[in-house]
Amino acid sequence: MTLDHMNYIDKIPNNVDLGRDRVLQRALEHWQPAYIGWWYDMGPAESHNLEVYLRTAISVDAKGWAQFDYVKMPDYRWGIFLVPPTPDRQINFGVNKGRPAWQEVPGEFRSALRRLVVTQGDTEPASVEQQRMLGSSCPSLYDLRNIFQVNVEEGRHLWAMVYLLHRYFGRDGREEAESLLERRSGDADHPRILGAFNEPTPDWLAFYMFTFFTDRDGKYQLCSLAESGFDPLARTCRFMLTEEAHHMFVGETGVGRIVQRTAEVMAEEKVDDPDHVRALGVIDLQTIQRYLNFHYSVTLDLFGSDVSSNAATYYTSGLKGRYEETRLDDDHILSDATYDVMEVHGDRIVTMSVPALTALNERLRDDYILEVQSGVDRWNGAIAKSGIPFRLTLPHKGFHRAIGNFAGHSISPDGRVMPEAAWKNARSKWLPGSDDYAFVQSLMAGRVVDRGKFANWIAPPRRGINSQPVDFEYVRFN
Ligand code: BYC
Repeated sequence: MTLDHMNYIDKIPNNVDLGRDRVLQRALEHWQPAYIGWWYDMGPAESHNLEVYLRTAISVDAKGWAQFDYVKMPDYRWGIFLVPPTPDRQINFGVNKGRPAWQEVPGEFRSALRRLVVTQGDTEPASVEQQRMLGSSCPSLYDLRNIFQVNVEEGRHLWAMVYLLHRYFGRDGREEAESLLERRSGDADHPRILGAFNEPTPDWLAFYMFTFFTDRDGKYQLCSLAESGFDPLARTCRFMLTEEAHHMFVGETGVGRIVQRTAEVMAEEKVDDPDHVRALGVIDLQTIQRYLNFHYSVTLDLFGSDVSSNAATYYTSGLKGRYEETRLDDDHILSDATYDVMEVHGDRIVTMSVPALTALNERLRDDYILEVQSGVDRWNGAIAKSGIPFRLTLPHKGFHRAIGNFAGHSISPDGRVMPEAAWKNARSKWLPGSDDYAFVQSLMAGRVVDRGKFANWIAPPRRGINSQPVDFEYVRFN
């Protein structure tokens, strides 16, 4: 090993004893330069010389997990962290319940586990790729810093999954780690694994919707994996969740600030016609509703089929639990339990009771929907405060779905089964179309980077990052 290499290994913050782990060092020796190459090619465009006020995790304790300073992003210290082990931790669900948690990959579950790690890992670089062009249309330095923070942490979450692949899955793990840098969001030949991660994120409204809806799928999936009987996966995901909270904050407050600005302008100017609202340089609430419908429905698909034998196997084996598994009061085996799922019968949606083990994707989706609804309620609070009689709503669970029981059916946002042609005719009322995208992008034609200034279409945040003022120089252009 060269001296340079030693220095570089020393620079990777970690709590996995990387300095002594020769196998891991050797794997990273190949992967890390490829990762940096990927970051230069597919990370945030034209960002490499910027100095960004970022938080970096240098340890997992209260002081170390969020160290703020100016960083050039290619020099960001992507670290490898697991929360500290819980002594004598057991597997908490499934047929192995009560046995000691696995510290190495159990042979019989090797390919299922690898699949879960790879699917999780694949979403992280995908989201960075989806967002790479947005810096050139940012509404403020504050927002620019936030998107970069999200991007570097998604990069770190990729590292987290690559650590597991390198450390626990040998040669096929190393090959999977390389493939994670080779697939590309939206690429016809080498797409990312899950649907939503191949959709474009063309503007900042889409970015905030994505971080509100899709990052929250991340939260629920990570919570389920943090229950895993495979202890290194559980501990890795638990730490990722500390960072994920900020991403959802960026999404919820981002959409909230757009909604607030629109509602304020509508109230001040006493307009409610969407064309008039647009003429005032803000995004009409109807367009916001269409974006919401899109991002919500493609994210619901990410939970997988309503009835899934994969999900049952993951659970029974002890690999992937339910949301807050250990707080649930039941047998954690679920062999006799049932759960309600919806099915389309002719022109009706009916509720069917199925074995709970097979319905775990649906159950997680339902947990997710509850939390999403409370965020939408908070946005509606801002509209109501301005006295505007409009409410954003979540469309029916079956609307615009491509995975599961509703796939192939034409369901309206209010939950009616429709003839396909009628649904297609109404599509532009419900989902953003090229006009909407063109309008939103026209508002974001240039970037706003003067300190303390914000684009007209978004309200300033209530407070800055890490107790800094809102007009802080969050990004230095030099
Ligand atoms: N698109 O039984 P099924 C995040 C496939 S987000 C395309 O229905 P299963 C983040 C499925 O792979 C969280 N394909 O589903 C957010 C399977 O394929 P094969 C990511 C899909 O397996 C923002 C087939 O359909 N983490 O972290 O029970 C920014 C039938 O599968 C989709 C995870 O997802 C889809 N939407 O569950 C950054 C956790 N859905 O076997 C990051 C790990 C299903 O026929 N993944 N398929 O080839 C899992 O737990 C499961 O793989 C899923 C699917 C929940 C995704």
